Amino acid sequence: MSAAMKDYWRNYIGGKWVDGAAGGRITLLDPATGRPLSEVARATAADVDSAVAAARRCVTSRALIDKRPMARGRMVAEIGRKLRERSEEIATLISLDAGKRISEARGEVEGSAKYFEYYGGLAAQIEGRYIPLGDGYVDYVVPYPYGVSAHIIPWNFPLNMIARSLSAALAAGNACVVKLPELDPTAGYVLAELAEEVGLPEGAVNLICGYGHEAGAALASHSDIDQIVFTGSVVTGRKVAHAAAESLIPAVLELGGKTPGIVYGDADLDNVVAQTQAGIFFNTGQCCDTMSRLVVHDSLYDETVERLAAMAGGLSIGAGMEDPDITPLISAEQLAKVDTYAQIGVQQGARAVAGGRKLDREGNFMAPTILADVSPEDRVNKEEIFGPVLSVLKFSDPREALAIANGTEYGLAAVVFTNDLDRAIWTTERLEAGQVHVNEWGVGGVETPFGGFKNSGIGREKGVEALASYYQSKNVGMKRLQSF
Ligand code: TXE
Repeated sequence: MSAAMKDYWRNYIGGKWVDGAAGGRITLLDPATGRPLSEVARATAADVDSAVAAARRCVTSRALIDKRPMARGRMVAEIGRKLRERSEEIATLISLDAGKRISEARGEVEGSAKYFEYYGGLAAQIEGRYIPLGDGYVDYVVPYPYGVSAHIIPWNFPLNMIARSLSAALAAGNACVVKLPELDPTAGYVLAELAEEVGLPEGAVNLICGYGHEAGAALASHSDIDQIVFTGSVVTGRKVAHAAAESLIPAVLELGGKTPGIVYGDADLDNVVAQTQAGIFFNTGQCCDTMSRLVVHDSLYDETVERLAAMAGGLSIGAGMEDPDITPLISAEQLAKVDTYAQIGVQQGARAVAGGRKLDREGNFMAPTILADVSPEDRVNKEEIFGPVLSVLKFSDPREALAIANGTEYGLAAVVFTNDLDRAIWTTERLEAGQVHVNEWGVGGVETPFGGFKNSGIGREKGVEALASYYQSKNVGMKRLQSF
């Protein structure tokens, strides 16, 4: 076991490392073996209360809001630099508890560092405006942080998802309570050390780990939070949205997806195969924008299916630290869900041309699976699977492809493969998705806004757009009473 992985991790509340108030612990399991890996303090409602109170004290003290935005931003950006310095140690933690391949875990640390640098740099660019009312009035609008910002984090990118919202919330001047994912929280704890090292005030960053129905629900429904950010399933997103509505606070929700890739007859097939490998198998299919469906023109269909089957059949499989193409899924539960979906696909008429079942070995391993001849009404074309299972469908008319692509409750991302400019423009105009990409899956960076149409969510993460979620406006009006 790596030295980076401790036996036991505590919550970080108000600048102190503390056990769970109820004394409980959560055992983390190694996704590659199912065996115990480490333990973390189990936060319950009482710990949520303490964390929110610590954040509130930070807000009331004005320690963050009164800082010069340049100085606050420098601290946030500095966290990014420090993440890079400790990249190997943190990537190892992610690889061990999330089961992620080590090269992707290194990429996750790098991506997280960029969020802190990007939003740190933007802190001083959050500006207000002056409104000329005349008649001796002085009127201006100032951006004002919400106060206590709550963050509920999923397990698929356990560091990156924290970095994405925490960096923007801090840059805008909020004190934060972060509920870490109960399956793989260890990399997240490092952020507490870094927040201290860069000099952020006590209570600006609080990290707690607990079960969703306990700590997550208690945080979402807490009466003293001012704003909430959630990434996860539609089912849980609805619960968080209900709780936010009850408290009358804004919520940013980034939920599931069913990203289609439309392959036109003129597409470069080598590129389609390479992009599909990345789109469906990156993080072993556990991304909100995983390209889980390929909608292929009938002129290319047979060749595409054949090449995808060969690609999937040649992938290496193993534990994250071995850096294979395919790693274990996060939990036995997720494996059961993904395996069941693959079987449902076949029962509804699909042809498994690669994989199709979980692997007969210890750990949460699913075979990389390609389901051909999927029909638009099949469940594997409609529902989020969140694993290495690709559905391939056939079309002949562009409108048919569009109907299939848009025919789910989701609208997170979509990809178009073509070299024909008119087709690309026509299709991108009509796709119902927050992110539409041409000839490459997952174009973008911390600078590009990200979020969903339809049931894929509300609001945007990343880019300058996301900053607007972390402050409200205060309009100040003054009247001059005398003339001189
Ligand atoms: O998600 P949950 P789960 C999808 C994916 C996956 C499915 C289930 O399809 O198979 O969701 O995964 C916390 N109040 N995505 O069960 O429940 C929980 O502790 C407040 C897509 O893991 O949404 C965790 O921190 N919080 C997604 C976080 O919510 C609650 C990434 C996400 O868990 C809560 C993850 C409650 N009542 C799963 N219940 C994406 N968009 O990338 C749970 N949580």
